[in-house]
Amino acid sequence: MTTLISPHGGKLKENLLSDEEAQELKIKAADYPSWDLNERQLCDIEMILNGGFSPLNGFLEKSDYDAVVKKMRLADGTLWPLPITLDVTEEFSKQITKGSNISLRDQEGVLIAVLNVSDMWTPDKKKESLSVFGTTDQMHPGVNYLFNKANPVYLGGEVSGVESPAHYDFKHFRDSPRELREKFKKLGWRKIVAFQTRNPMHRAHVELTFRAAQLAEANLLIHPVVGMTKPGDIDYYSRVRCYEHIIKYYPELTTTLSLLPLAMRMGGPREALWHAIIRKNYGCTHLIVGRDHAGPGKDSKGNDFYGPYEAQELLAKHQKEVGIEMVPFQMMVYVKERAEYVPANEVDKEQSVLNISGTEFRRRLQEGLDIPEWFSYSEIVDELRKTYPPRNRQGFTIFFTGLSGSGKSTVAKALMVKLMEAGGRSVTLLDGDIVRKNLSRELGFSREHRDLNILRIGFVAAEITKNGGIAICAPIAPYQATRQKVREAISSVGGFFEVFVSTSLEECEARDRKGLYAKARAGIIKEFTGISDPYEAPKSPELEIDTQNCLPDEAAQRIILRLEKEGYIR
Ligand code: PPS
Repeated sequence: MTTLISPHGGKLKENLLSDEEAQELKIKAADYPSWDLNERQLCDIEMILNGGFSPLNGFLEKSDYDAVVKKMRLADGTLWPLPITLDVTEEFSKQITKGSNISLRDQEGVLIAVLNVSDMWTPDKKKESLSVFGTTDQMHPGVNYLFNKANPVYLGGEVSGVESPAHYDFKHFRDSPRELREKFKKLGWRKIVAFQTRNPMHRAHVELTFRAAQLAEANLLIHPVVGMTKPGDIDYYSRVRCYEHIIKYYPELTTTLSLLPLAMRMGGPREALWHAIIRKNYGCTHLIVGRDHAGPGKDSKGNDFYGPYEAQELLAKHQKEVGIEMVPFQMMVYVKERAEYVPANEVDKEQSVLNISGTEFRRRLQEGLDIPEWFSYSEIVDELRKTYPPRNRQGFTIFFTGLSGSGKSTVAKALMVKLMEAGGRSVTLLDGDIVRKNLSRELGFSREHRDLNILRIGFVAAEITKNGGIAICAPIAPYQATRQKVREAISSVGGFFEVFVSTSLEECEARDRKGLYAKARAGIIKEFTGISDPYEAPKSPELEIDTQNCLPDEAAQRIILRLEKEGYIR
């Protein structure tokens, strides 16, 4: 990395060109190799361009990367805890050499910046993971991203920003570091305490932030992350609507809300330090750090990755150097006898503490159960109930899998008409044959083509599910890993229900309704599932049905009963 304009908190290092310079560069960039930035890279580049990542002037070079990984510092000694690198595919890296310029574009092809590549290397991801996250356990979202999503080659170098990534939503709440600093100055705010969050805020958060602001005698900035947070978090659109409600509970003269386009790594202590540097760049003087700040959840053995107050301890060591003061906070709990929230360490032994965990809160939303007034505000709960309607108003997918001739299509059709008879929901059948005629006509039956076919079905089913419909899929779907991918994609937007139609190969072959088994045995049809191609049976489907001992009508009725039991239909 070339020079650092400033240590933390001095002049902002923005990396956007003037309009004329940008115009000129746009013309040149048309000839440069072009890299489409993914979601995380877009967040990173936005922070590099707007100065949120000051003092960085681009993506880390190898010497900076090594120093950051090893000792949380850039090569020149400046504190910087997390590696900000541009990861690209091997194929792309072959087009470039040191000194090349490359265009960095968003998903629509808009030129965001040009990177002058001054370094290119294949990182030791294991070493990076152990050093940065303290683990290689892939239950950690940051580790998981590093091993499964990040590309193998890193590019480093200075960037010249042409334009910031576009946002069309919540524009009135989006401020660059410069804009926020100017706003504070205009308002005469000298002390500002920032509150970092990736969750909807409830009463406990309001109490905590009030106390923190009072303690620091500072104004308050609610600064939620709207870039990338922990997978499975509540989407930011719903969260921001909640923040819009909650902001009304604060005095207008001393509190403001602004959105931060950061891609979190869930890196616990190191991430807390990073958050502090970023908030310093945004003009804040204080940062609230609570219990388990930027915590990644549990590891594969069910243990916490970091100690609950490890982030506070690390920031305490470095806050002077960063130039921001930490306001450490214990978890806030509701004390029934006092009818108020207090920090957990201030509760008397005899007093009863009430708490609703995130998981419990979600369960209550999903099942349409009561959420007490002491926990949240009615506007917030109403807003979240819209995002998490009770199960009988959520979309879901029933995914049949089984051999050809096992009875998938017949049961799927029977189920579809039964659901349509009940009415009130839109039902779409994505049968294997129908899909192959309409969506996957060009595909054959190699593993690659089958996977593509199933992923397409999964994509359509996820869209239907997300929009509250019912999708019934009935392909063979012979591979476990592909079915798992579909399950994950759909479960994040609604219900997923796998039905394994386990009718035996002997029975399917004896039925041979389409005459395909005979042809497969004769070698006329190649790669035929069960005969000359594998079928991996599901290990834990939601339901298993053998159509040898059960009529299609009965099978469909069994599924209906299970759906009712799980709350998907009423
Ligand atoms: S897959 O593996 O999930 O992509 O298969 P799918 O899209 O469900 O397509 C299966 C239907 O295609 C016919 N068919 C074959 N099946 C398996 N293997 C081979 N080689 C093959 N060639 C054609 C067959 O009729 C399947 O329909 P179903 O309804 O399952 O009997």
